[in-house]
Amino acid sequence: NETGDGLKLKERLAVVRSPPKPAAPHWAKTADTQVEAEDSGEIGKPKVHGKYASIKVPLFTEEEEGNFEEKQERRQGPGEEGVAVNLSKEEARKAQRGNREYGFNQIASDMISLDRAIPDTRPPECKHWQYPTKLPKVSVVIAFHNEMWSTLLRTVHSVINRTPAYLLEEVLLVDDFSDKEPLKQALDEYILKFEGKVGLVRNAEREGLIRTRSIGAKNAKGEVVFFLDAHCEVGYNWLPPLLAPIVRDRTIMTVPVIDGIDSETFAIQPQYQGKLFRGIFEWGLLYKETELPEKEKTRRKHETEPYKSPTHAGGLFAINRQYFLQLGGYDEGLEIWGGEQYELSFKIWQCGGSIEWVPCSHIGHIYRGFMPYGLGKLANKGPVVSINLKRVAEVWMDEYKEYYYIREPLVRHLEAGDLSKQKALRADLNCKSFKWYMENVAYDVVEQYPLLPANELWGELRSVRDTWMCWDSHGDAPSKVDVSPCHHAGHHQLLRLNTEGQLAIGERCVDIDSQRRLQLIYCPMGRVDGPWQYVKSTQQMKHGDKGKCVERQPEETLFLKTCDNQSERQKWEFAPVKSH
Ligand code: UD2
Ligand code: MN
Repeated sequence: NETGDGLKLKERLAVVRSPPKPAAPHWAKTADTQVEAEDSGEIGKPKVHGKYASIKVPLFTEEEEGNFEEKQERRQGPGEEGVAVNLSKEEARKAQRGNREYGFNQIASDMISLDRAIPDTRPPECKHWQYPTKLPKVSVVIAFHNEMWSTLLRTVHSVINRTPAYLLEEVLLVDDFSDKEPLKQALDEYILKFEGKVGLVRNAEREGLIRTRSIGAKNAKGEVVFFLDAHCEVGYNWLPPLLAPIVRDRTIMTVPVIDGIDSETFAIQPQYQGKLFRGIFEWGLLYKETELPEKEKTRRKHETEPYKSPTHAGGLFAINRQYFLQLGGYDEGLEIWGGEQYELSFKIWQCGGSIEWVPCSHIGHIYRGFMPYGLGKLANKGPVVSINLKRVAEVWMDEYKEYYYIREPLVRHLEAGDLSKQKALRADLNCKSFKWYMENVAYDVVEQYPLLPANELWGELRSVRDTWMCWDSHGDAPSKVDVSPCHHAGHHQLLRLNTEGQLAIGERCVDIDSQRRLQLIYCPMGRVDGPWQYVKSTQQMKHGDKGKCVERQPEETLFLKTCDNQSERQKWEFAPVKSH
């Protein structure tokens, strides 16, 4: 049962019949019982980091291969084992403030130990993998801007606690110009307890997470860098499975599976439910995950073997540091947040590398419902994420960038800045076309999101009689589409009618409900056509299937009614919107 990687997986049946010899390296219990041991600094000898009883340090012995499974210690207390923290009404009320400030429940977080135990969320098979014990050392780079103290430090503690010490070069915190007090002096003092294992670099001005990560990579000492968000908890044996593919081939970037951590209760929400997913995108370049295609499933021998993925969520991944820098790191023109995962993914794949997702590496991440921080001096400089995406589309997507502009027509006219350095890099590295990438790597994108036909018309769809009133879905699907005052800013008032009759707002489609009232729905998967037709001569929006026209009702709702080209309530016109 050798895998293509030369890694061995003990099959579960065999394990049940005759339990394997205790795997090397062995894990010591905890530093708590070992604090007297000297840090010898040599492989094969017990090694202890820090004299703080709360920090658990794994010990090791050298072997050619090892199973790295850690003894799981049970603990008691709020949030232990990933169980939800329940707050009293009073506490929950107080928690609202922290929530607005950071996007998480601060009261709940502060109640939970920085060393809390978490459940093992991996597929059961993972316990039986053997990995090489000679693995490269890693710098864990954590970019942060005004993050909550306890979640940031819990991230650091989890890495220290659940990473074999001899594989951890350092945890490198990179402060992206935070201005909140506990992060300043107190943090410098706090990290002293890690005795040099945790470093801190501070930006002299706000750089955004993307340049901040590059700064981290440049300052890192490890052979491999692992990027981590500042509100994560790494899982059991998270690191060796990510390193093994990189040892095989340094141009492989590896990605862990991301479990959810609830922003209110801090409960751990396992992502693995028997199915594997990989990262793709729709044509607006919104990130999507899709079930692993059959081709990729069957290419592997074992369910939990790493598999290829076109892209990833962005935050958490391991990459050979030199390779990352040879690829130019991230495009330095990308600002604050967003799009960087496509830049790096397209670059890696098109320029000869690859991305693998690793089912046996799990890391919890707190998703928040909104961005709690501002954009700094870019706040009034336009749509940052769209400009980032435009840079990526212009450099890497060749003729396919057109589908992005069809889906986001306002972006075509945004100024994306100087791209000559990025284009020169692409030429120097002799990178393949985006068509090659779409056909050989991201082939599941068009199965779900077919190439888009051109827009026949797009803009605000306003009433001819009352030109200040526009079609509006007010939010994402499912929702009603009705009329409200035009704001000229696009968003939920930006409609696109394509040449195949699909009428869309963002990535969603306009449809009718059983009462023939207009509503916004999830577009039928794999379809780009629809029932709509705009009749220029009469300015009516006609629904083909029903042969009826959209009419505005007195209460500002929109319904399909019998077409009447004399009715002012049925007249509509597309009008331009501002780009931001
Ligand atoms: C996701 C990624 C995130 C990043 C982003 C797109 C995951 C789990 N998260 O959004 O890593 O790829 O998509 O760009 O895949 N930060 C700074 N400076 C800033 C803004 C943020 O250092 O100007 C830090 C922030 O404190 C955090 C990290 O960057 O540690 C990621 O930011 P986020 O958590 O707000 O992004 P997220 O998870 O919504
Ligand atoms: Mn995050």
